[in-house]
Amino acid sequence: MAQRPEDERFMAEAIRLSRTHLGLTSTNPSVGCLIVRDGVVIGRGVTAVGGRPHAEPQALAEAGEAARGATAYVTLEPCSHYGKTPPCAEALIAYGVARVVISVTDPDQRVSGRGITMLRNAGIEVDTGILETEGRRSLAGYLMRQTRNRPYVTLKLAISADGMIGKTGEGQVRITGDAARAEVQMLRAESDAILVGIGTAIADDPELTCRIPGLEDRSPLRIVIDEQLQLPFGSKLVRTARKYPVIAVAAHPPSFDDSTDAAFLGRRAALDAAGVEVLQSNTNELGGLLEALGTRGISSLLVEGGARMAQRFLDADLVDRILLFQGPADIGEGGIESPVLKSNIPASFMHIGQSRFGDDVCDEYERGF
Ligand code: AOF
Ligand code: ZN
Repeated sequence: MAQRPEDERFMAEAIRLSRTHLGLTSTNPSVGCLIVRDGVVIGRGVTAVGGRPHAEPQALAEAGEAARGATAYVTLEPCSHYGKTPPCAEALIAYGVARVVISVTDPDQRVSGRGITMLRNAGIEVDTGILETEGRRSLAGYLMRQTRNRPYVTLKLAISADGMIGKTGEGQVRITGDAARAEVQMLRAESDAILVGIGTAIADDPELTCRIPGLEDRSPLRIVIDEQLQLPFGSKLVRTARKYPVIAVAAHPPSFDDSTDAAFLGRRAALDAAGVEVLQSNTNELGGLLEALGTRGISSLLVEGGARMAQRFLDADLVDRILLFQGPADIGEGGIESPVLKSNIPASFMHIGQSRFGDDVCDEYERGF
């Protein structure tokens, strides 16, 4: 049982395929599967929208009879449990696949090595750990939620050449160009939820949806940390709340005593009537909020603003990945300094890549888990 030269190439393709349904399969992971015979891909599958069917039965159905003797490439260990669908390991056995190549083993208690054992017991050759770093990255949200019951947190910041994220009193300032902005919209589509602080919600009046034509329905759950419920009723967030859900996270007593505050109760009722869900949480303890989100099935969270919120997540040690977009122009006088610059990325993060979007550059940093 040894890795073959073509394994990484096909696994990379399976991972790429899995990414097409990121943000659409929660609480299931988005898994990719290829069936390959004599170097030719004869079946492909990705976990369906909503989480089922799983990737493997779809890829096998496409390959049909030709799957006999073929190799299956799967980004996650095939499942061994009877859930809403029969085990994928059983389907691979039934179709007569000769070899299964896996990137990441499944931490789900119901699977956790049993899928691999089932395959091996049926005489199938199994190799694991192929492109594991990349595979784990594609499954980061799922793995984080399974192992720590909280979403994987990506902090996205756009800074000017002189390290500013905006200008005091000016609302949204254009820092990056269209290509970088489109990339951010794609990140929103891939995330289960997006979060900003009330300062940003008031100053920028953002919509936080995905506006790429055709992908509008992939807009994430929008969350505002709004201790005292100051979210303006005329804001884009409130006005679009019936179409794309919004949660306002209000402080929980005793840090804010809402029970006696009639004005607070009035705002809560009005937001509720506008379709905004009000969640009361101890906002001084973001870890608790993330666990509540994990329990609701949120496996990936994009933190988009602003400087204070970014700092709070960093201070709480709750950031897993940083995406630092940098534009070519200075903001200068009146600029709001970014809490994160290339020169002061926390030591626990590794630089894993750089991409260009027009005149802008995006550096990516991650922390292992
Ligand atoms: C696979 N292929 O494409 C996916 C898998 O609720 P269920 O029955 O759908 O099971 C969910 C579990 O199935 C999930 O926690 C993970 O272990 C596995 N997801 N497995 O073989 C797939 N999405
Ligand atoms: Zn399965």
